[in-house]
This record gives sequence, C-alpha cells and structure tokens, in this order.
Amino acid sequence: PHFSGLHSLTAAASPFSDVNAPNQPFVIGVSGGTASGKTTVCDMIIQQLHDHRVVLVNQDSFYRGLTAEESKCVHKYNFDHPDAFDTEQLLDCVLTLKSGQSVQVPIYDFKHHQRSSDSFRQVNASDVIILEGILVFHDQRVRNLMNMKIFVDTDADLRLSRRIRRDTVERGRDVSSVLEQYAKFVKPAFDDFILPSKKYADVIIPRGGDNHVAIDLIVQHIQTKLGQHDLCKIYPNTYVIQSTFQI
Ligand code: UZR
Ligand code: MG
Repeated sequence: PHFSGLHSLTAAASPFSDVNAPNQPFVIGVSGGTASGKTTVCDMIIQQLHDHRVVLVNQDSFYRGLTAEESKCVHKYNFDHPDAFDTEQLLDCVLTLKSGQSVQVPIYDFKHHQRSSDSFRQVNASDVIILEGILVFHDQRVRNLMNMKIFVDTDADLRLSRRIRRDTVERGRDVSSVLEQYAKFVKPAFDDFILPSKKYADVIIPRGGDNHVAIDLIVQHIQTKLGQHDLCKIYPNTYVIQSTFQI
C-alpha cells in the first residue's frame, strides 16, 4: 500500500482495524426492553463523562416513516420488530461518526409516525458515541462497531407500569390501547428479539438507573479506555506501530 503520512495510514487502516483502535471514538451500545431505564442510564453516563465530548444516538431516530397505507391502521403496525428500523442508515451513521466525521440524524415524530422531511439533527464527531435502543444488539454489523455493550435489565412488571405511565402522560394514549399493543407486539418482540440479544452484552445492569455502583464502574472503565487513547495521541510512534500491526 501507498501511505504518505499518518493521516492516510489511519484512513487506509480503518476498515480493517479492530474496535479498540486508538484515536477512534469509543462506541457504547445500550440496550434493554421498553421502559427499562436505558435513557436514564445513558444520561447518567453522559453526566459523569463531562470532561469528554459525548454524543447520544437513539435507535428511535431511525424508525422508518409509515406509508399512507400503514398509517391507516397504526394499531396493526409492529414498532417492536427489527424491520421497523432503517438499520442500513443506522450502520452508515455509526460508521461515519466512528471515522471522525459529523453526521445528519433523522428526526422521528412519534405522534405521526413520520420522519421530518426537511430537518435533521447534526451530530458532531466526539470521543464517545452512545447508541441507545431496544434492538441495537440485533444486527451483527452494528454490534461489531461497539467497544462496550450494556444491557439494562429491569423486571417486566416495572417496565410495563412505566410504559403505561409514559404513553398515557407523555404521548396522550389511553391505557387499554397501551395494554393491547403491549400484549400483541411489545412483549412478543421482547421475547423473540431483545432478550436473546442480551447474550451479546459485556455488562448487564440490574435495576437500570437506580444502580449507581454499576454506572460508576462503567464510567471508570470508559475513562481508563479514553486515557489509553490519549496516550496514543501523545506518543504518535506507538500509534503508528499499532496501526501497522493491524494491517
Ligand atoms: P423505548 N414506538 C411507538 O409507540 N410509536 C412509534 O411511532 C415508534 C415507536 C414504541 C415502540 C417501542 N413500540 O416499544 C418503543 N411500540 O417505542 C421503544 N408499540 O422505545 O426503548 O424508549 O421504550
Ligand atoms: Mg428511552
């Protein structure tokens, strides 16, 4: 290969480099059932990593907009199935962020089940990328981009009660429609897709956001890893040798 400097070496090496390559953002996947406390866990991690640039990317942003036909019977649409998401676009987005470039993330409207046609959220390059969602461990290619995988494990009765509260209070739904959707789609998809993806987790957090010890341990680990990345930036020779080994 024809390398002309450190920069092109990085670019040429990136498709083959392992997920722990220095100088690349540290990617954390946070999964778990609906209303398990994923967002709370992410917020706590972000708060404690205040010295670093951290971005949160939610899998919800990659929901496909419903067609006119599907919109007519929303209650028949399965939002909990892996096919409800545009995984190719999610993959592209994480790859781009991981390569250090900024990206435009779609904006999804939960009320109308549509994507905004003209606005995006600009997400800039950062030290840590957190990818959160019920099915972020489903696709192997997305999983392979993660340096750390966290599964938030909260009892189903607690999750259901929180889901009822959230959908009625925040999303203007009535209890019976929430329960119907839960029995028809949410619970089966949890059993078929989400729970089986727990085996890919590096860390399983019981009780979600209430588990301060687990969050402290996770943050310590991330800080150690980021510190190692910084060392590689200070001693560029070490970095070059590592990159050369990966080719
Ligand atoms: P969390 N969801 C909706 O209710 N409406 C939409 O337009 C898109 C998604 C729900 C989805 C899933 N399912 O259970 C939940 N249903 O959002 C995932 N039914 O979000 O991880 O925050 O619980
Ligand atoms: Mg959430």
